[in-house]
Amino acid sequence: PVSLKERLAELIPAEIENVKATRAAHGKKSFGPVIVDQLYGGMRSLPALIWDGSVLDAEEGIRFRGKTIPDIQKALPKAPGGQEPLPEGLFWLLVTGEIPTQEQVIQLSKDWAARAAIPEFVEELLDRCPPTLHPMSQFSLAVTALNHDSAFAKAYQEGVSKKDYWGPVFEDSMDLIAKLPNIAGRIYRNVYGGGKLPAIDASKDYSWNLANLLGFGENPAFVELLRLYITIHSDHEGGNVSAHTGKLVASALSDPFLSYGAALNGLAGPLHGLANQEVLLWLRKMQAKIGEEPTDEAVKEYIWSTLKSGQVVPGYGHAVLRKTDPRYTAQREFALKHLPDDKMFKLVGQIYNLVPNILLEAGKAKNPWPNVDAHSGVLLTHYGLDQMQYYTVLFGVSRAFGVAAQLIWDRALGAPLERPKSYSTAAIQKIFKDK
Ligand code: NMX
Ligand code: MLT
Repeated sequence: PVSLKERLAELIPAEIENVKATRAAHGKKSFGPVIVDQLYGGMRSLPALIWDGSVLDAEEGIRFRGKTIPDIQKALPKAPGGQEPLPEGLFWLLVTGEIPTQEQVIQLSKDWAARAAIPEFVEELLDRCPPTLHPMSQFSLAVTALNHDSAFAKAYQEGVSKKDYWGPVFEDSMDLIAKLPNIAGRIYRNVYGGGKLPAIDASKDYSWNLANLLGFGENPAFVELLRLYITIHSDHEGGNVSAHTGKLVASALSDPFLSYGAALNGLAGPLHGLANQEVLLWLRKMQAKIGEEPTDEAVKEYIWSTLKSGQVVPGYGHAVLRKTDPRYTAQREFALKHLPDDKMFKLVGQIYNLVPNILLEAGKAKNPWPNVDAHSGVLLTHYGLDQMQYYTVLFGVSRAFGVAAQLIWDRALGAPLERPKSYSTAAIQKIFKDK
């Protein structure tokens, strides 16, 4: 079959023309006013980036190349006997906008398995990290260190022409994704025990291999969960902290390893990816205080006590979404199918019935509904992966798919250095003095 790189090489010339035509037709049109509050308010809703893999609708949630989560669950190739989409197929879709064949997906699994080994010095780097160093810090260290063998950094030093940037960036992006399971698996075993890492099995898919490295290869339901997990966490348009960081850093022509290492540091923040850890910590604390099967009244009181102590309810709210995150719904459906009687799943459902009204009553959050992180930890915990400090690493494995796809296109389309304009408060006061 045609490989992903061959297909990309076919698509790039037409897309260069497409962007040229779009800019010729619309380049000078206004996208609406920018108000001063947006400069102070985290640039919320400011149209500022091009991101092709996915677009987020405030009401409907994410679409990957125009397809909703149920669409891709239906359309993307599955593993033999599996029901969830293979993330390999999602990556193909993010990069090309096309649904791959089963054969093309198998080819990607094999390609990634062949690239999966990490350099010995990165293994040693991880082995020397104290187990008390947060798994996300270890993850970011290791990804940054992969820059040692970057094809793009080398090609740049050798004077590669701008029009050929995308080739080595593609190779680095494929290497990045391929090496993440060995990094993630090594961190997991170093921090939580579990012995020597097994070898990658080139006859199996990416998610099976990741599950196996974590010690869950023999549990088909967990493998299916990882396939769903990696698929739905992969991309959430370009403005979220991790995706935007990756794109920003890569715009300086830092290679994909340096760029994604930086993205991971953003993902490690509690208002972004670390929220999946925070949700589980919050649930555990709640259970310790009011029991495993608490009454609605006790849960409500607990939620209010969180808010009154000046903390956020983790897993709820969103900077863009204004309805329940469809990634939450996809995970809830998985739970209803595979673990309907799990006590913590029931608590998550109970919280879903109570938090939105409380956040509305509290009157601050613009979106009272749950996001992806409100549900992921309870699924992992159900299968025995209950080390919540590790959860964001899995998010980080997945988010590489979306960021890598965009970095390839950014270099293929000649995206320039990012450099928006900033102002001081004194400058704002001067500019608007008499207006
Ligand atoms: N619990 C309590 N207060 C909240 C929550 C929440 N879940 N969500 C928003 N607020 C507050 C927010 O802190 C802010 O308060 P203040 O005016 O005192 O600064 C006010 O409501 C207005 O915030 P919004 O405009 O609704 O939210 P914003 O766009 O600034 O932030 C989040 C979005 C996601 C950071 C915010 O909703 C939040 O902190 N949620 C909890 C953490 C979380 O689940 N993050 C994961 C997001 C998904 N991901 O993986 O990245
Ligand atoms: C994400 O998946 O990146 C989060 O939902 C945060 C966001 O979109 O801002």
